Amino acid sequence: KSSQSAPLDELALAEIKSAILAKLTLAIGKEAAHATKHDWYKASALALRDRIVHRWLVSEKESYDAGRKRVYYLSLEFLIGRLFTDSLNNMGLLAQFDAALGDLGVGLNDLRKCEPDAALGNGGLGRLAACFMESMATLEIPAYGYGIRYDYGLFRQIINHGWQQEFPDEWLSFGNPWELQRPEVVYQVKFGGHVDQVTDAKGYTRAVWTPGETVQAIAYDTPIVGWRGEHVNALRLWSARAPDPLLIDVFNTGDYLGATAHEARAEAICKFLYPNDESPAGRELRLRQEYFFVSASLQDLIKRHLDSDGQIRNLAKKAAIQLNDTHPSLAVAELMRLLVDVHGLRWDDAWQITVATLSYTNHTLLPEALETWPLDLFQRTLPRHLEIIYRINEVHLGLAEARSPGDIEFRASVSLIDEKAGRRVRMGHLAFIGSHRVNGVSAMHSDLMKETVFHDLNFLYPGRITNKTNGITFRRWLTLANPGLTELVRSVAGDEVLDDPTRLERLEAFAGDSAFQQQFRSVKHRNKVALARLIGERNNIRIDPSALFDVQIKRIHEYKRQLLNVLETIALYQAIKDEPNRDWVPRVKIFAGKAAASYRYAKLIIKLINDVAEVVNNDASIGGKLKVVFLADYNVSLAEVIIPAADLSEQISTAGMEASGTGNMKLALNGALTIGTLDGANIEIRDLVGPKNIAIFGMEALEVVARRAQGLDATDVINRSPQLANAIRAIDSGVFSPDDRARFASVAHALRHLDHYMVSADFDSYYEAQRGIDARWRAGSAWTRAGILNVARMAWFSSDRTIREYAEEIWNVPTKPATQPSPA
Ligand code: DL6
Repeated sequence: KSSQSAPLDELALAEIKSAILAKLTLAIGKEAAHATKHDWYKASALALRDRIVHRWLVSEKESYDAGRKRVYYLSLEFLIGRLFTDSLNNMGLLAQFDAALGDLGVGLNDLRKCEPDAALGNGGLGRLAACFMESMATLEIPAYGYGIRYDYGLFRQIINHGWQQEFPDEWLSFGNPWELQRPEVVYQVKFGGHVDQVTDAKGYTRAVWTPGETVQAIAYDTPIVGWRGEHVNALRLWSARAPDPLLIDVFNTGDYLGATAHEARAEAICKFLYPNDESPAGRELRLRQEYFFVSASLQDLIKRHLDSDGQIRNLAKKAAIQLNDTHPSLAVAELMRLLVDVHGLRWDDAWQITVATLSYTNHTLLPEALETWPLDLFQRTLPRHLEIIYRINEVHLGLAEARSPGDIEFRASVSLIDEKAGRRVRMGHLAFIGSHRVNGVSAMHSDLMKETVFHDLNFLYPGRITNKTNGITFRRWLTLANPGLTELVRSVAGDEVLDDPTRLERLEAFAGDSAFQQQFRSVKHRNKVALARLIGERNNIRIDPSALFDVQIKRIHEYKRQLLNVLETIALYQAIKDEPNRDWVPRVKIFAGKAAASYRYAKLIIKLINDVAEVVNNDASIGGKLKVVFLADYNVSLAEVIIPAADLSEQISTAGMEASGTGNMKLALNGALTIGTLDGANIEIRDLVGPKNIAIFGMEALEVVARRAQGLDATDVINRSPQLANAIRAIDSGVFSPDDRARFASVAHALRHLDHYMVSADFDSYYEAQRGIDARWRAGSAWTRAGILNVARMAWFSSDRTIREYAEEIWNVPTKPATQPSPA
């Protein structure tokens, strides 16, 4: 095994230099003297890719020769970030490339920044998919990720006078050195048309679908390298195009737009990552995106299966398909169509194979995020699939009737068709019924699935719901993002910790050691200096690196309660103003995150954060004791700078609403203390780090339900809390919006009378917990000890652990054995 600090081999170094120079000349067409940084980045990435491709081919051949079962991870989102240093690190080539590039007169760190983030995801769900891809390769599971190659990823966020504005993310404008286009891997994906029942000579009737439109799916593969570079998997993303790109007759009449209109319609499918939280209107494109990638992926994996096994009936033995949320749940109907209509299997056999092959991960209990499709849109777009869904439903409702005879309400609640608000197909139900396992993403979330959205389906199909608590890849979120902490960890846990995160436990013995604490603090300080520099450059705000860095970084959403954090910021500001000479703990409140373009209220919250920042940061009377920063355009790369510098991690969602969270894990792994509610994986974090090393506040999920049932008016809590009342009054009276005093009237009104997310109701408890944080921070050594214990106790949140659980309990595939901890 190559250690990261092994002496460099001169021959290998010379080879790398010459490979990079060859790429620069032959693939980029530049001489070194005229090459830009970007040219160097691309040449280095291509030189690295060559080495990865060799291992990739070996991995493929080994899996093929051994007839191994493959895992297919279907996801509309992969929030990858940058791949350059990630792949270098996993290949064990970071030091060599660093030295080789140094000899060539370019800095690896500069090149790293040339790579645009691949932001093919909205948030946690997409980033989880990226961590899982890396862990599947690490555990040597033969796996493919399947998704869409969006021309434009998640929008670029610009803050203009405090307001969010969205611009296209042109991540492909300089090309993408990681991907290999596969022009020969093309599938036809059909839409619309009609279905006829045709009776053949033997008297058998079967459905024949005559589609109205065909779109082609073309594959692009990105290799994903596992840790130690021993196994490489592919992320296969589909691009859409029309079969005949140009109608020449039409073009020749001079109708140039008309000649390519159908092409534009086809290509719209892969134009743009569909935004989270979009209104239901105009979602036809989303349905087309979902079917497009599901159909192409299933056709592709069936072809691969037949090429290697020959027997369609063995599909479930050789393929496990994981549906990442409801977005790919059309796979249930499409797999049935392919097995019955194309491969000629009997319905019952096809159903048995479908259920045995598929499994589904649920990522949210928010009813608005559980997809449903209006029947007329569905019928128009996928008429054959609707027939299939009706037939699945018929059998399923038969089971429901047998389980609970005469219970009409029960049948209505489990039916694939929601009859309540216009007739709609329930995609969560479809995924549930068509899967042998359905999992939630934290213990609490999985329990709530059983008690709420899937209560009746769980009764009908007991034992199907299981829990797989999320995880994160430590290679990206510790080793690469925080080299200083990694070095410190290695100094006490040994290099073995890079392969076996349970060795992080060895830090426990040093948690109270003052010399070690000093080292731990100086690592954190260096990271904070780097973040302070970035904030200075980007926001022109000077912050003191020795202040407490209080961080909330995630999508902006009411249930994530950035508003609660802002309210506390205002209350603290008012308290400092009232008593400027008290011994206040200097704090920097750092926010980052994007709001969905159509989510007006979330965008108003961003404006409020920026307006509060404007007032607080320019008020000399508080002596710089409080600063507020909103960092624009939050993405994976920005997270990699913020997380290692955080002292406090805000995980303050309304209890019962955050399925898991993964930012909470990243921040704790980097030594930040969590202030949080008993929600999602915060609960498991508390259980592992211990209640003394986390600050829990607020109502629990059941209390939230009970209070909501009594109404949303918060006058009672506001009357009891002068601090809260003052903070709301300041918002309402225009203290932070002197140019438009009514700007935040709707926010103040909601805080007073429509407190659905329990912001007002939880305020006092949160404020008190924050003052507890101040006290702990002042205690210095106790704070550091808690930070060290957080790092020491986070091993369980490695996505390697999560993937091992999926492999053993859902996919039934072997994994590379875990490294056994050696005696201390
Ligand atoms: O499971 C990954 C991630 C969780 O950590 C978050 O708690 C959860 O909100 C997110 N879910 C989604 C789905 N859509 N919505 N809302 O992004 O999944």
